[in-house]
Amino acid sequence: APQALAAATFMLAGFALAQQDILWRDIQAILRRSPLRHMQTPGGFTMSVAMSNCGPLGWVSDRKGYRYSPTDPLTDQPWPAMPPAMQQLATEAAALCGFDGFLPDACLINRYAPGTRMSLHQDKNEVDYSAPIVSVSLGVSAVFQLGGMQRSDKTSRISLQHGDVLVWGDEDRLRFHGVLPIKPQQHPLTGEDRINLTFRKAG
Ligand code: MD3
Ligand code: FE
Repeated sequence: APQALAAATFMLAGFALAQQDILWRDIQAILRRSPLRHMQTPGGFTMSVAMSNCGPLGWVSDRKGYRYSPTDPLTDQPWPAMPPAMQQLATEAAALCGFDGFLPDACLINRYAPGTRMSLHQDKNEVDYSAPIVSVSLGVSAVFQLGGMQRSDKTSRISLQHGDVLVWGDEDRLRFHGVLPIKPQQHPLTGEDRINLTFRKAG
């Protein structure tokens, strides 16, 4: 059963464990076609998280800004299709948390090596804020920061383990959030890395 972390933020601890092998194979197949890369921020910095995408739309960042693109700028090809096991996991997790009919059109793949962090931000590049976001954590653990509607609001810390799924929407959709620097660890599936899948209705 989902655990409520806020009014519309839910943790499904271990929900992805049953699918871990197929998810991992699917991820490797996606990354052979659209490899992980460190994107540039509009301000000219290089992101420490390495990223790729699957599905009809993919999140990209470069000197021109943040946006969703139907093609991978590295290959000029469409992003790899979203594998059915990934889409079904996101749809089922959302439904368990009260978001029926969630059909993601974008899945961002984030790779955190030891020391990688993601600073506090809001997810604001999607067209429709009424859809939830679903995230799946694989590999080494992370400490997630959940803040409020303003960057200066106090944050709480939530430990994310291999197989955990988070679902958030409605009034929590625009909360600030981030990931603290990943501590050196080993995981049998991913080695020293953390992989996060973030499913969104972007377009
Ligand atoms: C936001 N990724 O890609 S997702 C991102 O673990 C991103 O890779 C992080 O933020 C990652 O944009 C975090 C997890 C998450 C969970 C609950 C939230 C984000 C949330 C609740 C409210 C707002
Ligand atoms: Fe985010």
